[in-house]
Amino acid sequence: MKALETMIQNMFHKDCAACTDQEVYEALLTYTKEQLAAKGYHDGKKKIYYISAEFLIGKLLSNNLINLGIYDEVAEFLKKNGKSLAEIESVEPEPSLGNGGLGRLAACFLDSIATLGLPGEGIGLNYHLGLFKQVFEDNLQHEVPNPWITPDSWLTATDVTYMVPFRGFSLKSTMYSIDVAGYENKAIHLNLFDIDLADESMVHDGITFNKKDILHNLTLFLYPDDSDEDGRKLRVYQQYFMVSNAAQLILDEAVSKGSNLHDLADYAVVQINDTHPSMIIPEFIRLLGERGIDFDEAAEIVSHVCAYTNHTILAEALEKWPIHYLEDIVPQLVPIIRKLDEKVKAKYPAENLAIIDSNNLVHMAHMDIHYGFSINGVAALHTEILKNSELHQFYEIYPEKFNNKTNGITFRRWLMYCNQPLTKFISSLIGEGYKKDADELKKLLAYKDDQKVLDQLLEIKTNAKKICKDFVLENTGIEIDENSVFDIQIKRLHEYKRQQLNALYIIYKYLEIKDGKKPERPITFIFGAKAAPAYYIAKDIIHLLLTLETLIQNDPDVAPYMKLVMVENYNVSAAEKLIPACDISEQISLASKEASGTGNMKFMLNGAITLGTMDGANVEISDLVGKDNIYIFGESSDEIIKHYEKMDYNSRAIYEGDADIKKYVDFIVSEPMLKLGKEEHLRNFYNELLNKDWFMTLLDLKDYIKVKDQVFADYEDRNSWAKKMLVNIGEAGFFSSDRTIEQYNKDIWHLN
Ligand code: T68
Repeated sequence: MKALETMIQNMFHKDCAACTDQEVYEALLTYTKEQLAAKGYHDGKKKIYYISAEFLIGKLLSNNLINLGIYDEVAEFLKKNGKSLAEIESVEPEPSLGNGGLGRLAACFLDSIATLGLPGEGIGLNYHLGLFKQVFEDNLQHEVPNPWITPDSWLTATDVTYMVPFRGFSLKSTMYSIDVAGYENKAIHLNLFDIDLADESMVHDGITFNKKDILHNLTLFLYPDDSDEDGRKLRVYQQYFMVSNAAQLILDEAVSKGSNLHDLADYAVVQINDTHPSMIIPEFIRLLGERGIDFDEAAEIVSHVCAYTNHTILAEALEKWPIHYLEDIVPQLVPIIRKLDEKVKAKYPAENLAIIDSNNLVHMAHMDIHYGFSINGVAALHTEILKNSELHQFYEIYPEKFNNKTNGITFRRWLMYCNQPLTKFISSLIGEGYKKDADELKKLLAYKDDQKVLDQLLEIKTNAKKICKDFVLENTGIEIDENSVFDIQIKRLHEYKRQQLNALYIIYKYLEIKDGKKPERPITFIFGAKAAPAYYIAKDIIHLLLTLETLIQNDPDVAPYMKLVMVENYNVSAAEKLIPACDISEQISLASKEASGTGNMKFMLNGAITLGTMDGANVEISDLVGKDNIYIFGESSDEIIKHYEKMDYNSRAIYEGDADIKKYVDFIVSEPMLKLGKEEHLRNFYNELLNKDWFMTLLDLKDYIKVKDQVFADYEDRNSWAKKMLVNIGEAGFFSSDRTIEQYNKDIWHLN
């Protein structure tokens, strides 16, 4: 640590002990950046370019220290100087360059690409304001800007710059770079493109700004509100800016390594993360045309370079752009897309295979499937649904292109960093090998009947809950009990994820306690969720949860037995504090709708037991741990898909046919709720549930209540619960993103 000491002296002309946390942070940032650069970067002839509109990287300092192998040393050095690494970390602003799972997955993948030593990089946009900061006022969500770029940040400006042509003007880009360290390995780059004229001062009144002023707003926000046309067009501007820069960079790099561009596929493979980067296909063809390659060959070249990952079957999330948007914004791509579409139509005339449909909508996913060489889903069930229903018409013509890559998470952040006591304990039992080969976690299973090990596991969990309790108190002002059961649902607020189902259980429990039926042990229900600013029903659900929080907190009959806390501004840092403390992991999406989920994996790895539907990766968790170590409820995805096909779901009939369900639902607009909450929002949601309930909350409610009550009963057998925890941790190795990336490389990328 001599070098760090000297750096602090040189920067601030005083000892570490005399520095502020801000100063120590700045010195550590500089020191870490230098260490990363000194280790060097992975390189090779062929490179994977992971292109994504989102990289939800979270804070980087500790993660980098861990991957560089100097975390303990630095923590020790700081401690000797009267500082705490945890407090210094709190100085770091969190880059929230993603909405949720898709962006976080991209971040985990970069960590694993670097760790496995693959030549690769991430390409995205340098949003000045990440996902909005969520503030609760009057039990409602408000959005405020969330800047993260400070003079001392992880970004390094490079001299890479391109011109990106739009109708009527061109924009000059600058590429910024963030180093992503591999675990005990070299680093790779996350390259984020920006415009030079981005003007943060145009943001006012929450997160509103002039959506038409593209010259100044292009990279201001992650996914600007797309509830109006200007917002949607700005999204097209952003997407084209991202992919044009990416394509220019990729071609330049290939040429500099000796490619004649006809052989581009020997130098580059592009993973298109959902459809946001899909315009890279016509953009490549345009640029190859400028460099003398004819259309048909260019289309053929691109078809060997691009692979597409699908993350959703939700129709509203499958992008379709009106062709006139593209004519208004990127007219140079339109003849190319039309030609690609004509080629498809000549061979496959069916309307549901077209790139441009009869309403003149451009189906981005269809373009990816026809002109990419691989299409993957993100969990086994999801890929089956793609093949058998959502994309069946494509599977029939291109069966060889379809493959599954079940998601994963980086164990460096989601175990070694966020749960250090558990990490140390695991290492003491099975050695350190699992840090590089996650399958070794299986060795833990040998301790299933070791009383001492089980007791220690429970003790580690209780300690994690104590730490979490402080975080929750600071965040919400509510004091929770570390001896209560922690039941946690943290994820984006969406009707398909069904936070409302959990809310109805809480109402049921509240009414039971009011009736004198006390739970065996107090329960703490914890939520964390942001709702998209224009997603009104999601915001109504947040209002329902916050109103319930107040109701319970104010009710002396109930408060001693249960608490509901909704963490404000849920983000990666909050997840790192909540996940180690969780007992019950709520994964209760409507079967078939959650493509994979990755929170479910993080919880399992930290010894929480899943309460979930047979959806996404829950299915694989269930296969791995066995039915004694997971709690499953609800209708199967096959049944749900049938309901949608037959359109026979009727929530009002369920409500009217079941007095209990009626009681819980009516409680939403009952007198005590209306007294505390806003009638408009509560009633809106109540009506939605009765008249539509698109994600079939009431269908699964009774089964959910039954199974969840069983979970709480089983929790009381502490010994058998500890065994379940051990099995979950021991079987979590499959969900390491190192495994996922190895599979991408073996089946799709073919690097090294
Ligand atoms: C998520 N998708 C899936 N989308 O919902 C989740 N979408 O099941 C899966 O585990 C995860 O991807 C990783 O594969 C998203 O997070 C988005 O965030 C998104 C953002 C903008 C537009 C559409």
